[in-house]
Amino acid sequence: MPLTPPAADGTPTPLAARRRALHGIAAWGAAAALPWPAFAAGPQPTAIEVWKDPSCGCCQDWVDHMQANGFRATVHETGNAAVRSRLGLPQKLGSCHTALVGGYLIEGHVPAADVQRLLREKPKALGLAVPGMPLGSPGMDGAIYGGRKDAYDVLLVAQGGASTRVFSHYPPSKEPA
Ligand SMILES: [Cu+2]
Repeated sequence: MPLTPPAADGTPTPLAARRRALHGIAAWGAAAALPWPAFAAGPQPTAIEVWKDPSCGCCQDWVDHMQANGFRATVHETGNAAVRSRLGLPQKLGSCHTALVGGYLIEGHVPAADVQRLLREKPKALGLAVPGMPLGSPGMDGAIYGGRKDAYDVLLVAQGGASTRVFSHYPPSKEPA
């Protein structure tokens, strides 16, 4: 694909967007090129569908966390506000990405271990949410955050989205940054 020179009228070029798209295709190609036994040998990965903004770095880091823990993600780069409201999660419980796995909604930086527990226990619920973007949660734990880990709760959201209870609690880390 030829590189696009800056537009004469000074509007930004779509080059960065194209680079991101190309990068995505390359990554997908690399995954597809893995020999089949790499997947067939272990337990089957669990399919998860994710909606996020294409420019959301911490969302991608969460997707990587899930994929490193036995999930295979299909990502929709469409933002997540529309799907969140369609699925009935109140905006006050919202975060930067929304996912569906095994019929459950997963909102925000929920640890893979909690999703696995949800799928094991199969409670009657809409799903799990970590509102906001707490530091130290998976995807919010990169080097740029300086090792800071705030306390946060993973909430089990009742069907209909009207009530929640704490599904698991993560304490702050006492490690020095
Ligand atoms: Cu985030």
